[in-house]
Amino acid sequence: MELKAINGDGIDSWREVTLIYNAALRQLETKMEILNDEFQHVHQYNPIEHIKARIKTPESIVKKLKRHGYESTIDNMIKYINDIAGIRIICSFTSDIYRIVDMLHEQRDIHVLSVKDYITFPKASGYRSYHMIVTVPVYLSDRTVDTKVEIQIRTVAMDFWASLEHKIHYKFEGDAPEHIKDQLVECAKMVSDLDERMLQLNNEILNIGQNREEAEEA
Ligand code: 0O2
Repeated sequence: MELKAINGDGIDSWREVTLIYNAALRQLETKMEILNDEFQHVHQYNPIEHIKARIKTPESIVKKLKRHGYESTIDNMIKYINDIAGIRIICSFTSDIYRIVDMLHEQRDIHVLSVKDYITFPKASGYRSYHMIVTVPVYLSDRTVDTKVEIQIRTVAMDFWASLEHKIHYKFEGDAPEHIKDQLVECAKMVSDLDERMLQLNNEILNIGQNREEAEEA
């Protein structure tokens, strides 16, 4: 594995590149924590269960560049690989996902480049998740670098399914036996039903709480 350093956009080394992507991830993570804290303060409720962040390994970047037919250069990875910096936001309920998406759109310094809503339109495999590619400004001593970050937002149940499916995908190198694929599709349906029922249950509980409060105030 080798990434050739070629001067581009003022970024000329892998170390500098990872520094910038790491900074973008930290900034986004802090932003999400602040939004979660504010939400807790206003609504006494946390939409975010937890956050995972990672920088893609050089091996994985080179593999992806090769898959798309590009030479392994620093320039190409910055230009063509959207998920060098990735953040995964895990929520309890599907409604929280769209709440977070709205909050991200409201952030003035975050620029949304693209979205893929695999919740409204799940993949044939059963995969469900909300993906966004955004840019975050990273302020260096002499310049600002708008840095791409991939955001994946999903429920705990969707995450559970995706982790197992990912493991199976790698184990069988993308060619899992049909009966396993069928079972995964079936499990995805169960996950979707579970998410919906848990959301309904939560809404019911919230309504009961609200009615009690109103009755006490009256
Ligand atoms: P890895 O090994 O997880 O990093 P793009 O990144 O936009 O150039 P793509 O595939 O068009 O490429 O983007 P998409 O559909 O938004 O998927 C991006 C990432 O979502 C994938 O990264 C996976 O991490 C995850 N993902 C997408 N589809 C599936 C799926 O069917 N199952 C699971 N478990 N995860 C999925 P990579 O780089 O493909 O893989």
